[in-house]
Amino acid sequence: MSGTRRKFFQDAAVIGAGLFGLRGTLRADATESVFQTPRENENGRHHSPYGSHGPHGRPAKAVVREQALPMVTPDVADLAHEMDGGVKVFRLVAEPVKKKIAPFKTIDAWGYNGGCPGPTIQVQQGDRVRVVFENRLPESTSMHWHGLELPIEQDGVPYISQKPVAPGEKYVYEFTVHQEGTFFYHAHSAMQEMMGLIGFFVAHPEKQHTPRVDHDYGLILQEWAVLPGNTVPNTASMEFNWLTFNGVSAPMTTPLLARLGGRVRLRILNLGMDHHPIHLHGHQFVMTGTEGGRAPESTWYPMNTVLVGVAQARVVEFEAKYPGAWMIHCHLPHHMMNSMMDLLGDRQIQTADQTEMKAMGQMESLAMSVPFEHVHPSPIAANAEGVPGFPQDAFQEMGMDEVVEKPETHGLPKNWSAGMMGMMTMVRVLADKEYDAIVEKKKAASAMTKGDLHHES
Ligand SMILES: [Cu+2]
Repeated sequence: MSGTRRKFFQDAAVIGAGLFGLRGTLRADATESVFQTPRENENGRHHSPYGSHGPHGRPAKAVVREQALPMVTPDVADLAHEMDGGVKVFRLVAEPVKKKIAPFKTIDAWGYNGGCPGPTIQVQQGDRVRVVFENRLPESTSMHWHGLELPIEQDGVPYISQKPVAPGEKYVYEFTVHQEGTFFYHAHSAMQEMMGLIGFFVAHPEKQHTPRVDHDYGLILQEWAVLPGNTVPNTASMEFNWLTFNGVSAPMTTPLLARLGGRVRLRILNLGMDHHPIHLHGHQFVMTGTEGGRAPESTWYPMNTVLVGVAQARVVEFEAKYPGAWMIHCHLPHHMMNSMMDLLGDRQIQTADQTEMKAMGQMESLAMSVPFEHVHPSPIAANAEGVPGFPQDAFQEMGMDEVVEKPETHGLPKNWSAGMMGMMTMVRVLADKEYDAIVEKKKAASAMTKGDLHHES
């Protein structure tokens, strides 16, 4: 291991886990060198889609477990655990949350442990897991472990596999994770899902996959229908006006950092009403896994857009070869926008009988009424008002760099935020010096926010 690479892993641990106290928990695992018996799960079964000879197949003998590089879920907390004997114990509380999804938009979502999406759970294949679940919602709910093979009584479906968990009640789930891969937890009630009740459940493999990755990031795709002036998502609507990665719309999304030459894994999962074609600029990737686990290398082929269907996870990997701030976004045009209708306030939306001049005027006044300083960086033609169709994007491009500034945005070009909307973030591929500079800034920022470890801002 080269000095640079070793230093990278130290940095990665800080970036990935330092903010949320995960560092200690995963480090504890690293020193365990557990000789576990993977077949000791509930039914003594060990299922694999490849039978016993595929990527999931394991020798019957005990295996030395390798330390996992923690996945980083930007803008979402990690969930720490305690050990009870050999069991990893997590605590999840379902509750209403105020969620700021854009600088001028806060919604009343439902989430877990004060966050929406809920905090990321990371375990290792073979772990025995207990989740003490508490319902502080105003209605009954339950927790479903999406993609996990577990006993029926742990499946979290109201009336089918358990009684609904009533408001104020607790319910304890416990199971052994014999799979590896990208899973998630969510309420098994349709409208509650659309209120935001979802989180990552990542099971790291006993032995790391090859080629090894240097960065591992997770993104949860969600969509919201929030009428102008409202804060409560309309879960019955089929028209979505807010699109988020990890609970925030661009430009509030935190850029993903990658060291030039490093290998990046992105785990993208979708719980909403639409399928999202997620596109990465400037690089090709391969799909190395799904919601069912790792895919054999023989199935990999180059692509740069991956369709992430509802209830699916797609895991892609690429070499960060080219320096720059590379967009990664849903390519549905209406998912690359933020709703400005809230800016109408108590004014009427002009629809019928309006001239193009009036429509343009309204767009412009909406854009100007954003309650913070911003700029419209791209020029318009002198005769713009006379051109049918104008405006399209002219007044949507709002530069608000200072409002969304954080260590990860350091060094981006002026007005970068004007190019970022909706379901969008970026992979910043940085040479060592720039990368290290941002790591230092993050360390300083995390030192300042200590004491508020398990709640997002
Ligand atoms: Cu989309």
